[in-house]
Amino acid sequence: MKRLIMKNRIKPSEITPEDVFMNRRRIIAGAVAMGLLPSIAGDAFGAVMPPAGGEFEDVSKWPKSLDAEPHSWDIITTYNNFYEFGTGKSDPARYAHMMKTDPWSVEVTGEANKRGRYTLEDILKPHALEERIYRFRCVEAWSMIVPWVGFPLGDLLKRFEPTSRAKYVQFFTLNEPDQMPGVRYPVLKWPYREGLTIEEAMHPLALLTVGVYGKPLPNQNGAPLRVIVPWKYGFKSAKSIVRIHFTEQQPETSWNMAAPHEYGFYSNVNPNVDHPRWSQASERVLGGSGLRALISARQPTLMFNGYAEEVASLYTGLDLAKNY
Ligand SMILES: Nc1nc2c(c(=O)[nH]1)N[C@H]1C(S)=C(S)[C@@H](COP(=O)(O)O)O[C@H]1N2
Ligand SMILES: [Mo]
Repeated sequence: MKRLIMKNRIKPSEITPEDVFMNRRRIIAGAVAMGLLPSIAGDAFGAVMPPAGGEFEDVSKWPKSLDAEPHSWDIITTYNNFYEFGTGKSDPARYAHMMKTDPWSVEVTGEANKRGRYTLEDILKPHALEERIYRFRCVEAWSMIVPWVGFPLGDLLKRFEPTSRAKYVQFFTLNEPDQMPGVRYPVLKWPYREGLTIEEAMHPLALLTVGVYGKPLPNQNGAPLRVIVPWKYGFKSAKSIVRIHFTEQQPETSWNMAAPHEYGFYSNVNPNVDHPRWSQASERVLGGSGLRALISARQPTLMFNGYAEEVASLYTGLDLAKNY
């Protein structure tokens, strides 16, 4: 208990009875997530979706967040990629209100003991939410700083008990032509699909993301749940996930199927391996919304988007020029 309180950077002198209660909630939720305690149906602990217009309660600040000013709510929610709503950056903000996100469930299939359908509530319940400020680097060589809300993806995946044959995990996202005008066009293979190695998915930086700026994700950012893989290009971070599939073979991914020479399976942020049509050595830091985003500062791109210390060991012995 003492260690967890210190990790949350609260001085004992600052703890009020309410904090003790909140920390207890967090610790119990964490213990459930780690499989140390059973998850009891109807238990009062862990994350819940707030009512419409509300904010998540009991979100702790992740101590390893970037020490950088996040981009505005406005730019994070209006300059998007979500091809199910169109290929323009402003299409998702314009059309994503058509997507129905409640009720929501996720199907778990493939190499796992606990396959089946889980409601959004089931998925969130045992987990404690954190705000994590990450740099988000798109393959199109722009970046922004985002205060995501979520919990480690691996904590969720472990609950499904992947078998020893689960070498990869694949994500499938919503594919509803009536709600998503972009899926009428075969620009990508629908449903949008992405994949990670199981080691990548279990890495503590990989985030099951449900919010931004303390609020549930807006539809255009992938409501109600998406993944964020901060050391990879943005397209690896699948939005509005409806199925999690564990596999032995490397799974198909929509961008790789569309243009295999441009988008590999790994897609780690790597300033030394250029995209065939543009350099990845630097990136535009988005400076505003709409057209202003196009006239913004450039900065050098960092290996693994600045997370090399944490993730480089996942790739020892792998030729990253071949495995782009
Ligand atoms: N389902 C789905 N997920 C997706 C995409 C998409 O088109 N469909 N685009 C990806 C790309 S290319 C990027 S850069 C990020 C953008 O996330 P953001 O709009 O929240 O910044 O989402 C990724 N996830
Ligand atoms: Mo992207």
